[in-house]
Amino acid sequence: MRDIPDHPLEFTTYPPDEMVLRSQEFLAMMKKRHSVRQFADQPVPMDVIHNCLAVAGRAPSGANQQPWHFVVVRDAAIKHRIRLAAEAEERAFYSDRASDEWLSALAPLGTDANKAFIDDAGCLIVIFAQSYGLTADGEKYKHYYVQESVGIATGFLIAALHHAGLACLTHTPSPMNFLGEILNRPPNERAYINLVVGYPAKEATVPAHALQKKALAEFITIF
Ligand code: IYR
Repeated sequence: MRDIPDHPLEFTTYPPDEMVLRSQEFLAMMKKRHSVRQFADQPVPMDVIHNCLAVAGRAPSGANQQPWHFVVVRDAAIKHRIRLAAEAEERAFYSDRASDEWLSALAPLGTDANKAFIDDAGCLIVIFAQSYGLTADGEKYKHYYVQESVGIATGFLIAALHHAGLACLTHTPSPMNFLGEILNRPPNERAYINLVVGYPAKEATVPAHALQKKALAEFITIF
C-alpha cells in the first residue's frame, strides 16, 4: 500500500529565544479565550469560517481517517428550529435529568435552559463524529479513535476561531439526536458538539468561576 514515496517534511525550527517568544505570544492570545454565551446578532464572514474549518481539517486523526463532518448553519429558520429542540432537551435536563451533583457543578456558571444565543450568533458549526466510514460503494469500514480525533479537530477549530477574532461556545445538549435529524445527517454520524460561533455581544460577560484556571504546577508533572 505504500507505493508512493514518502514526502520530505517541511518544518520550520526557530532559535530557542524565538521559540519562547512565539509560545508566550500564543499563550497571551489563548488566555483571552473564553466561552461566550451572549452573541451579537451579526453575520460572520464566511471566508474566515472556511479557513478555520480548513484548520480543523488538518488535525491528526486515527489512521488519518478524518472521521468528522462540520455543518455550518447560518439560516435563521434552521437555527431557530435547533434552538427550540435544544431548549426542550435542556428543560428536561435542568428540571429532572441532571443529578443534584451536576446541577451544583454548573451553578457557578449560571447556565439554564434558555439558549437565546442559538438565534443570535452568526452561525452554528455542528460537529459530527463518524462512528464508521462508508466506501463509495456503501461498504462499512471501521474508524479508529473517533472521539479523540474529533476532539482534537474541535480544539483546532476553537483556537483558529479565537485567533481570527470570533468567539464560540461548545454547546452540548443531551441527547443531541435532533441535530442529525434537523440537518439530515447519515446514520454513521453522531452529533458531537454544537459550536455556537459569532461576535460577542457588547455586554458579554465571563462568569467569575470561568476565570479560575488551575496553575500550571497543579496540572503538570515532569520527570
Ligand atoms: N447542556 C447544558 C448543561 C451544561 C453542561 C455542562 I458539563 C456545561 O459545562 C455547561 C452546561 C447547557 O448547555 O446548559
